[in-house]
Amino acid sequence: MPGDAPLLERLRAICGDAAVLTGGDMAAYATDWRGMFHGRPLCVLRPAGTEEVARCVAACAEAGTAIVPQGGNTGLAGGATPDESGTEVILALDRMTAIRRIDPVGMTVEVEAGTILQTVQDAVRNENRLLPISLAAEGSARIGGLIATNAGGVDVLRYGMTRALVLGLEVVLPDGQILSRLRHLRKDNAGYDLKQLFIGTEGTLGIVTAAVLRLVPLPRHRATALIAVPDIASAIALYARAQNEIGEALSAFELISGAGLDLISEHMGQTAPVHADWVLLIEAGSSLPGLREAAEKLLEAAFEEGWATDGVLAESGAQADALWQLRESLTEAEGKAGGAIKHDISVPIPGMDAFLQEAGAMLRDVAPEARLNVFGHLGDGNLHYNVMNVAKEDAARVNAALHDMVAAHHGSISAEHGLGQYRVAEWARLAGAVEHDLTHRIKDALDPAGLMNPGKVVPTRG
Ligand code: FAD
Ligand code: 2HG
Ligand code: ZN
Repeated sequence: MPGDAPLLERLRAICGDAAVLTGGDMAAYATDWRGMFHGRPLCVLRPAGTEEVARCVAACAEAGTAIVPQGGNTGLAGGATPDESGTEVILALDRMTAIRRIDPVGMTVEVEAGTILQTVQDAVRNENRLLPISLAAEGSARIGGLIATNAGGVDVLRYGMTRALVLGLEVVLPDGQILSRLRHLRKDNAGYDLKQLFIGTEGTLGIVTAAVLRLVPLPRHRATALIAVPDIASAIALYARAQNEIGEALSAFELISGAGLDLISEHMGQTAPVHADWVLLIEAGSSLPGLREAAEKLLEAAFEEGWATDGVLAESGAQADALWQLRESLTEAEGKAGGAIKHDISVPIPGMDAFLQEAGAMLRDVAPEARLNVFGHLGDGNLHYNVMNVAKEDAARVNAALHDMVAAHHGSISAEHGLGQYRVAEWARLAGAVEHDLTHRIKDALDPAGLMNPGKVVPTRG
């Protein structure tokens, strides 16, 4: 590829030969976690620090070459996969893994963007602190990717999305300048909060190279329960009671379907101690005593009210972990069963029951052959409405009908996974003119040449 040689030579000079991958060495970076999106990158760059990232970005900008940032490559919207042109560079942060500073008093941690979430969680746990982002991909997802997608997970109802935990950021801008705002501050109203431009924008405005994250005290007591409920209305009634009875201690309120439990048993060999059409996995944590008694009282009330038909309250940490293992296996089990069209939707919680009933009726009409794997973060109003076994010719109609229904319920078609390339067209279809215009104006202001992760999040102008 002689025309590309000068850029590749410059990149090798910046990062070193071994950090510029080509040919077969790029395979693991060129396809997403699900094996759904496949790209053909020009090369994969693995810079060792912020200065190297900045010099690489500047060199690519000069050459007019597009960059696709990549963290752990666990994203579910195809945001980290390049197109098939053979001209885009993947910039992987996976060599930037330093935990620079843990401050257990100020309750902050400063890390490089390539650090794996679980590594940070383990490091702060040694200081009796918790980084409250929790998701099944935490052994692979990296801090920069979590920030770039504003990841959610199972602790959002108590601690908020990743955005709520980001105190400071260091970012390489599309022209190679470094924005350094690594503040360990909870309060900072001096001017525009520029870091927000890079949180949840999926690498389309810059590359996150380091971050300061907020920590919380590690709860000493934990209560975890798996509960069978007769229907969604009961689950929501139980959620409201849980908010009243255990309030701020409630950290997770997850829904799993009986069909999901069947997938786990069939493909992962794991059997749940409770089985019904719908089950809830509920967790609370506190540093104060009395949590278990409060959880028992809540369960008693649930049985009395008829909101629960069966259930277990974990007797040990190991039993609680085993219950979580079921929840965290759902995505993998679904993949082993042939995969699904994923709909990462949210609607206001009081409308969830009606939404599910309408969606079920629509599906029976549009794609009667479909099987459902619905699960997720009921306490956040966010469910993964995953539709399996859909005939290829029905897929677009299923997506459009479901997303129209989400819009009618004043919901979101991407609650936590982002748009990437998977949902950008649907966003474009449903967003208003002002949203389109403002999105393009922000993109143009920061990345006028359109070289940062093109084709993702921001629809191509028609
Ligand atoms: P990648 O996949 O590498 O990248 C994701 C996006 O961020 C891409 O657009 C990429 O270009 C951009 N990006 C990556 N790094 C940077 C950077 N340093 N600077 C700028 N842009 C960057 N998500 C949830 O929200 N909640 C869940 O509960 C959840 N559970 C999951 C469970 C499984 C089994 C799997 C496979 C995924 C799950 N996800 C979940 C999705 C995924 O883990 C998250 O989106 C995660 O934040 C992606 O992190 P990553 O490092 O893998 O990013
Ligand atoms: C989860 O909640 C993730 O486990 C993945 O967001 C959802 O696989 C999915 O659709
Ligand atoms: Zn989720």
